[in-house]
Amino acid sequence: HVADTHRTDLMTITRFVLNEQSKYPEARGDLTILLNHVVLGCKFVCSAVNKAGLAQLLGLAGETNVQGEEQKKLDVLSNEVFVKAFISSGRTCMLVSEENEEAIFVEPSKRGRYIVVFDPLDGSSNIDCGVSIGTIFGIYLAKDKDNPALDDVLQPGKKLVAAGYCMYGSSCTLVLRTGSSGVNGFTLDPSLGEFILTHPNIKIPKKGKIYSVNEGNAKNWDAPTAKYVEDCKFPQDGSSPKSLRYVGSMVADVHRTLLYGGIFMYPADKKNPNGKLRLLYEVFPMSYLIEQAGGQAFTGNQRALDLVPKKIHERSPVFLGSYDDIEEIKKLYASSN
Ligand code: AHM
Ligand code: MG
Repeated sequence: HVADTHRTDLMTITRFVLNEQSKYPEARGDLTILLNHVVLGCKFVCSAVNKAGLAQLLGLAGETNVQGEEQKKLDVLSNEVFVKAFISSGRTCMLVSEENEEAIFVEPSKRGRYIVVFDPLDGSSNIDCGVSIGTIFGIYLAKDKDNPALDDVLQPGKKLVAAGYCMYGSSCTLVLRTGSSGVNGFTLDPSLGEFILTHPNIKIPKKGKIYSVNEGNAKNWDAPTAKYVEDCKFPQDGSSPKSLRYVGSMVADVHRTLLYGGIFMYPADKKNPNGKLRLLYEVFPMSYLIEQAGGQAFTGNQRALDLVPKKIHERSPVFLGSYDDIEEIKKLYASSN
């Protein structure tokens, strides 16, 4: 008997995406190439995030390097890495990043059919204390790659052709949905520098036992949100109270919701009638993944993926998670109208 210490049949993300591509004889491999560049960006940011604590310990942060440049902040660095990766893929014509006020139009000689909307490093309040942070992205198809226009991204989330996130946590995990393959999770094997399929075909539990929200905003909530959270703590139907988990990094909170079930919400409140999270590169990609995994995403008014954005940095309230849990919140909003 030979001990099976080395698996030799690893499903890397590259192999997985190539397999997917081969199901579509007409596919030209553009999305495969673009996804390879997403992966490259994620690996780079993962390595930078892992060194960030050390850089601070050694007093590097804020210091000037040999060229006399200041060390770049992690979020600025991550944005540069992804922008360059997307442009150099030759498969994008327009980019929308949380870090850039205006959309970036790729120069004509480097244009391709795809548009990427992304938040290069989400969870800014968690960066300096080493808590999980992440990258979120969504991919749209342009109508005409030679004439990309803002209208190409001011599209409802249900028009996304792919979406995913990468979590820089105790391990580096990339969750992705493209084509017909469902939602799949890959974990970076640092010794190989490859993402390996570790969570095939993720399905969110139909009902959860966890709620996730910033309760510090409770005094400004509307009645349905307040009632929902009250019911989580003091259930009226004899069931056990739910557990509260809130990291404050959307990627980490949504990742846990996807795997364990439950509800994650960033509701509207009196001070922020549209909540906090950004529609294009936070609410849409996450809602798309949750729906594809069998859950639901709701705004308080409608299905999140039906919303049509008017501006690229628009915000929207969101309630997403297990199918049954979102049914509950939908009922509360329906009866309040
Ligand atoms: P950011 O883009 O400035 O990082 O803000 C987005 C983050 C999300 O990751 C998280 O869900 C939310 O803000 C937490 O907000 P709050 O601190 O108000 O609870
Ligand atoms: Mg963000």
